[in-house]
Amino acid sequence: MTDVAEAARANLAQTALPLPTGYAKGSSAMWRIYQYPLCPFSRKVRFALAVKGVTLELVREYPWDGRDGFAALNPACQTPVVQNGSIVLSDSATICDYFEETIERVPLLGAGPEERAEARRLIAWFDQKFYAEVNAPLLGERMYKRIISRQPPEASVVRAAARAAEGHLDYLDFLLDRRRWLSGPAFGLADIAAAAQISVADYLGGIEWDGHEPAKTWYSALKSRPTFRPLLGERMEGLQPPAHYDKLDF
Ligand SMILES: N[C@@H](CCC(=O)N[C@@H](CS)C(=O)NCC(=O)O)C(=O)O
Repeated sequence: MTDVAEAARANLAQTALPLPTGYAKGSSAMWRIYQYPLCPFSRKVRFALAVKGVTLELVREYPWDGRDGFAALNPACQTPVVQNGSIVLSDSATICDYFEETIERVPLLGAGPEERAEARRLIAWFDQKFYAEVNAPLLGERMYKRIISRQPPEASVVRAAARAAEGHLDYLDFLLDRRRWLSGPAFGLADIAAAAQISVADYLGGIEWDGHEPAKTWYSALKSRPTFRPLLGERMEGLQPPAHYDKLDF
């Protein structure tokens, strides 16, 4: 058995999990989210739940710390995890599905089966393809190496991620020339998943907005939403975003 699986087993046997640093005792929020500011999947869940009107208590969790109490909640040791008493949910798609099923007002997946299939396709696009090609390398080079392993970034990896981001912005422009929102006529989870990933890449200096007017107009509208704005006010210690990052006019 791996160390993580062993830690998970040992901790599952406990009735009271150890509280991580930063957890406020006595908070009235019912749902808690374990996350850190530059986790795009946590941003997706936080944005979606804000739209659905769910209040979240934030718990700072760095997955690379490998904290035993966190491995007990999610043996994959990945953020985000949301918890409400004995209900513990992990994997951002699973979490969003859960709230889509349990909070019917403000549906975020679209009207019929075709609209929902298109929304899911684009959510997977941003969660998997954009993350693998843009954010995983940028987080590795510009966040992890800078604040954890204290190494210089590999310029060729950063350049390849920026090139990939350019291709994704072209695709956004293509979609937004044909549709009001990314997956169809209504704002929904595809927009949320895309904005979450793009905002992290933008924080890490990986987005060049010039020449992408449709994508820029779409993102500017999202930036002004009270459900998304608070995320843009948060900072990762030791790592500042570019000046345009939280500006509505960029
Ligand atoms: N499929 C997962 C991916 C979550 C994920 O990759 N989270 C990253 C942080 S942004 C993580 O915890 N990485 C640590 C690891 O994979 O060991 C989701 O959608 O929630």
